[in-house]
Amino acid sequence: MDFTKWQGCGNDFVLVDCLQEKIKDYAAFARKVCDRHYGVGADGILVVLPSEKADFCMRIFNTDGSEAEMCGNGIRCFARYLYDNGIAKGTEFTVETGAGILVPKIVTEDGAAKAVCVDMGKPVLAGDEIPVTGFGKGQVVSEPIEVAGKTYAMTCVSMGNPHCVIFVEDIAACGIEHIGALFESHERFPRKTNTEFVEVRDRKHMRMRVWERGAAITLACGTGACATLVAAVLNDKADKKAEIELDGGKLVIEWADNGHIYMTGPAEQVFSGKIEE
Ligand code: ZDR
Repeated sequence: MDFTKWQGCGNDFVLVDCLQEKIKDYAAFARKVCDRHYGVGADGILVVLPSEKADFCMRIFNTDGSEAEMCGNGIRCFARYLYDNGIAKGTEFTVETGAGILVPKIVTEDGAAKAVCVDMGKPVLAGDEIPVTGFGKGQVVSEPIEVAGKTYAMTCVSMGNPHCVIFVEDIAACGIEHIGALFESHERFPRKTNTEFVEVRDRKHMRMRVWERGAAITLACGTGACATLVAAVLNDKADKKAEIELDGGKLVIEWADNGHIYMTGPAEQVFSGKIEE
């Protein structure tokens, strides 16, 4: 089958257009193609599907075969694929995801795509909807969580998928490679969690590293950057619009007055190819 390989801030994906192709077993296919030694290599796969409720439907599978509700860097790549190939009519369209119907908008310069701005909808803050156990419908803002004998202050946000944001003094010393997996499968998170470690530089700039559920450390996380901005505002550490620097690039995130989160950043096709399922 034909595929294209994409990256957004170094978070990379294999995209298969299932308006044309057919995948029998998404989970097995994701595990195979995402493998960096025996496959193409990617942090996840993006699948383009028809939708009855929106212009298109996006599904995403992590490297371990688990399905994610949403993917911020992925939806920018997904949107640009549809625009560059003339499959989407116009620069703005609707995409059905596990986080509801979202609206990407292609930012163009002389007709060519420059970046993608996505209306990511409203963040979900009720503990039991994120989900995080022990808080009922209440918000989870700077609450203690014990990991490997140390107590951290967590702020939890769902952007369709679960995120646990930890503010740290020094990002270089956060120990993400040792503790990321322990957060991911901590008993507080019934659907596991993505975890972001964040150093606030000033009210408009933050540095973030991510341990992704089902994919471990990646160079960037779009929904994680959105969750980071929300967590920083809830803790009064940042303004409602800020630039977030990830290992693989920068994203601008805004929590607008209508309550929606807008994420703007790059999406680039790296190559195309053919692979057998
Ligand atoms: C973090 C992510 N790459 C993004 O850009 O939003 C999404 C990938 C899905 C994530 N690993 C999950 O929620 O399982």
